Amino acid sequence: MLEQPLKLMHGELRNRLVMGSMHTGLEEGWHNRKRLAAFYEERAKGGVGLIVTGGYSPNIRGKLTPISSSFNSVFDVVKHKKYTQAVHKHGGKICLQLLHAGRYAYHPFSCAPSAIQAPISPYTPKAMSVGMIKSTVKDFAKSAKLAQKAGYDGVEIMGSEGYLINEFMAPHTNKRTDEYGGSNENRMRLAKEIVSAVRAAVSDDFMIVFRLSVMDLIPDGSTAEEVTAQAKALDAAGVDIFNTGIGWHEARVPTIASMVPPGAFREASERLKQATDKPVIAVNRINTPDIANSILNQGQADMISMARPLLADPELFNKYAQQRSEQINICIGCNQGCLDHVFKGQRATCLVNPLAAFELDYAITKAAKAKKVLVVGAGPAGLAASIYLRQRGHNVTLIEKSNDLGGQFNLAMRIPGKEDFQLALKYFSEEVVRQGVDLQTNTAYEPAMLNEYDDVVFACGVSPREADIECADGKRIYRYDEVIRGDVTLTDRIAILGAGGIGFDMVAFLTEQHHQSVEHFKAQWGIEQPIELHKSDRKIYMLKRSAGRFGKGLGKTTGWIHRKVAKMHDVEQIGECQYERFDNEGLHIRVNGEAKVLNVDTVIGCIGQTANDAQFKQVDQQHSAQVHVIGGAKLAAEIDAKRAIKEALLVAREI
Ligand code: MDE
Ligand code: SF4
Repeated sequence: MLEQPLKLMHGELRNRLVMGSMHTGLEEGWHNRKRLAAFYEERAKGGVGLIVTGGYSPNIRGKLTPISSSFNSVFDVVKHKKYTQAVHKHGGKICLQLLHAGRYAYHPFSCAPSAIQAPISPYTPKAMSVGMIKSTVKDFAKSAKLAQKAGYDGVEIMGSEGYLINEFMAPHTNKRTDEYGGSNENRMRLAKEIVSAVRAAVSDDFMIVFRLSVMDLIPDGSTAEEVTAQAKALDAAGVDIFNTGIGWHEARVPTIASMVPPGAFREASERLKQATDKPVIAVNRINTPDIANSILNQGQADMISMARPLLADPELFNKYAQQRSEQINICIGCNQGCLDHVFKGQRATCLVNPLAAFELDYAITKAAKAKKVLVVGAGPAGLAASIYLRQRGHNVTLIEKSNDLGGQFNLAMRIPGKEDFQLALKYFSEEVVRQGVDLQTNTAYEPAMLNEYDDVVFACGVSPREADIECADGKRIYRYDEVIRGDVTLTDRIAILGAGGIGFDMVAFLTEQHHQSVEHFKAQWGIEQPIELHKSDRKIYMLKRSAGRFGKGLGKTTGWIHRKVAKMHDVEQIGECQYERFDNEGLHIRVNGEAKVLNVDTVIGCIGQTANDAQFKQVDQQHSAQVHVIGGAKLAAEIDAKRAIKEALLVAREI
């Protein structure tokens, strides 16, 4: 069970929950150190047993970007003491992650075992000489020694995700003919030398966690037998704890996105556990204590790493330990606030918790005066605003004209691979009640209400845009919400208008399975077995009016998955087209001036939304209330729950 302490060779961890390494964007520079300390402190206070920092390079070449963080000087020691003290104050432990980016470094000084460019980097790395390898080993040892001086309880050596050490391990990137290439023994030499050098540089009670890539998910990765041999050798070299690594960044297999069934990679940790007696950490899409405990109870791992779930809720462990698990704000695996930000060089945060990594910027404090506040609309923006307003001490009434809470969340959770939105909706709906919001469903807004409140927040959301296309023969173009709600009988020849996020969600809705099993997921993505395509029988066209690549506006770390799913189901994509008419013959379009008829009998519009702002716009000045508008009602263009919930937080801080 998560709450059980874990005895180590030297010392003990207070429980089995590890906060996995996350680069937040606060690591760089001196100016953000208070923010990063607050970020860690919040999570240590929330009960997590062990925190692993974001990745710090031991030297310049290993930095992820030219401005990324490294850890190799006494200045770093001074700076990092703030982090270690913040965690120790609350009884937690903290390890510094040492990450040499290898060929994933986004600068021209990158280096790797061989000079082979990564598909996701514009730079070709320099092949490392033996001298460079030896000095890199020394750099790791020096950083670890300094980490101990800074008060860290250990280091995590990043040996997975396709970074330098992993590149040495895999024949895919290691074409060397010297003692660091060729056999598995040679390819793992760098990893072993680093672990031995670190072990020699630090005291016995200083933890060495090694994140070993158990499945690379790329061609010519290490085999399962080779990984077992690597684990045994690293164990002997001085590793105290093994963390599981799954998939390189360039792997075109989803490993942590929402469509990965929770706990999908637990067997990888189990395999690692069979190779070593040292404690093993399980990772990837473990977002509830129940999944964590089922992995621990089945003996598949000794500890559980949650990274994004601790962005979503820093108090996760304490809520669980106090039997309040239903109060956990669940990570839905969307990557929108966290990984998508990090890979774009922005500060990480969280869609369901915009306070994450902004603890000092957006702290919620009690308002000087408790006000009477009306929130109109119980979609994500209205629900979140009500919660934050209550936390500020205001008296909040939330009205919703329908019987259902959740707005667009209600649609999102019906998309295969987005089922966890249901958990988010459950959390927000219940939290509103727990916080004591006066919730009134089936209650429409009346202008007279303006006189009863100090402040009114309009969070009325959006409505799907209706397609303005000529229809004949009794045909009609359906809106996406009708289809997702199940109000439409679907046929087998379908055209989707629009190729934004909702267009791609519609592809998944029409082709993919709901609540996909782990077995099916692995077969679909060719994990440990030849790919077994589940192909939809439907003929689907996806159309857009603009030029350019399909899905280019999708999330950086998930867009390729959506594009791949469309390809798997042979979705035919036609860009730069004009929609002319829909009748019994099909959908009449014009592409590059040429008229075409697509033989379809259903057409679904995924062509954006319009703001539900009529009530807000009709507000006159004959009242004393302060009026605010947030979310889609404020601006429908490119609205998503991330912006809606963040605006809810900001408006609550203003009132
Ligand atoms: P893209 O647009 O996806 O691809 C660029 C082009 O390359 C092609 N491509 C490939 N071709 C052949 N074979 C391949 N394997 C392959 N891969 C890509 C693409 O088709 C495309 O060509 P085009 O279609 O345009 O012709 O790439 P991008 O550069 O925009 O994005 C790259 C990403 C890194 C975002 C990416 O690929 C990502 O989506 N991969 C999955 C990442 C993931 O989910 N990883 C698992 C968890 S993360 C983790 O464990 C550790 C992360 C370290 C982070 S943060 C945590 C630690 O501190 C470090 C943060 C780095 C800050 C800079
Ligand atoms: Fe999880 Fe999405 Fe928040 Fe990232 S942004 S931590 S994936 S809920």
